[in-house]
Amino acid sequence: LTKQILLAMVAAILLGGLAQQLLAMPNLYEPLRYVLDDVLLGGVFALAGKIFVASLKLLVVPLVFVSLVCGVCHLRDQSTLGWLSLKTILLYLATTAIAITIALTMATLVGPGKGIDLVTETTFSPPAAMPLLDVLVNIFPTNPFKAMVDGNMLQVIVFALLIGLAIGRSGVAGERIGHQFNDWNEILMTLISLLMKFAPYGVFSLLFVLFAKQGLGAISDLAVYMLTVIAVLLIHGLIVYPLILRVFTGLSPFVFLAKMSHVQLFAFSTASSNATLPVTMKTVEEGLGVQKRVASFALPMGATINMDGTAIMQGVATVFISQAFGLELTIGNFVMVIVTATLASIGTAGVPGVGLVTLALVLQQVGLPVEGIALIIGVDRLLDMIRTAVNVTGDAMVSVVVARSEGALDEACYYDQQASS
Ligand code: DAS
Repeated sequence: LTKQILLAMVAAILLGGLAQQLLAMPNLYEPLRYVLDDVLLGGVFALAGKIFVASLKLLVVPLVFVSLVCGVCHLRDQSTLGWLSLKTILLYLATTAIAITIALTMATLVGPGKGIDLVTETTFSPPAAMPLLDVLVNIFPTNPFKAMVDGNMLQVIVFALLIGLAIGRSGVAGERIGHQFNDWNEILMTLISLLMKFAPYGVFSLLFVLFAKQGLGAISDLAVYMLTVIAVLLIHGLIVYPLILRVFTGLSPFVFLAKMSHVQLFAFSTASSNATLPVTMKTVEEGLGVQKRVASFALPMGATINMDGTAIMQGVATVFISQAFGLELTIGNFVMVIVTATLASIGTAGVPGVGLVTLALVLQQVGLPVEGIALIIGVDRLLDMIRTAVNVTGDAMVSVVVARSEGALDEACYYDQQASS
């Protein structure tokens, strides 16, 4: 599958670039322009791309709900759920804080925004209070079905945890329902495999349209900003994660990265952790040997609250924008950025572009001009794709570490090259 997706990506970049050149020709044969721009790019491939991502998203709520209920109601000793979730959440927050700290340090050293002297009428005002309590209160669903309809993943997760706990304590009735949830989980996993057969086509459609529209030219004028973000993403994804994996589990990071490669390509193409979640879960459970009782909790939680890649973009963007406007950030501002970006990532779902939305929140928090986002919005799509691949890698890495510490990792499966991932 990885080879097919890679092939689709290369084809999309080449043909997208060609399409962009053709469309840029002023004297292009009009019917050809119409076919290329309206029929293909605006029609067929745009539609195919949207349907592909939508088809994955339709899986997210049922999959998260069913797999979490399955995971929790089969916990051997349900008291471990408390410790399991605490360990998972703490690890997620720790990796996010590390990510943004590296980002702020690197951005301060490189100075991507220096020399772009922009003027703003926004005065550099002191930070407003972050509604911390709101984030925590909002996690509990008042209406679980509304939470599912709205795709409010944290509320869906809390509801599934409660149902799973209740099933585990309901004797024969719970047994019956528990088996039904297992059957539903099998069906959803099969549905993922079916949908994955369309992945190369969906990936091609998404990227062909992207590169035909944006082309590679849009990228040059923000090169330093982008290279800084990409450099930190690579450091975090290829050095920090493997180090944590090696130190905490002794497992081979190379096997981990090799098995996660097609998941990363999926995340890159869809720019959505949520849309990639079904693939992440299948790979972590069946490819890396993480038991369901850990994966079914840690991965949906991670796709929602753990966005290290996003935090990295936000750290670099904050420094870039402050430098572009000639506003110096204090250490206090940096701490506020770290806290806000880490917490902001908790409330955001893993969908394309959500990082920009929470960036506005971070900029407001430190009093920087939010209009600075306009500087980077043009190239954010490509960075979104790369950072989403880092986001899902972090989710999987923490799941492996937590599973290993719970004795819930099948090492033979982890090292089995054939294990379907
Ligand atoms: N695309 C988001 C995700 O799915 C990340 C982001 O927007 O920064 O993880």
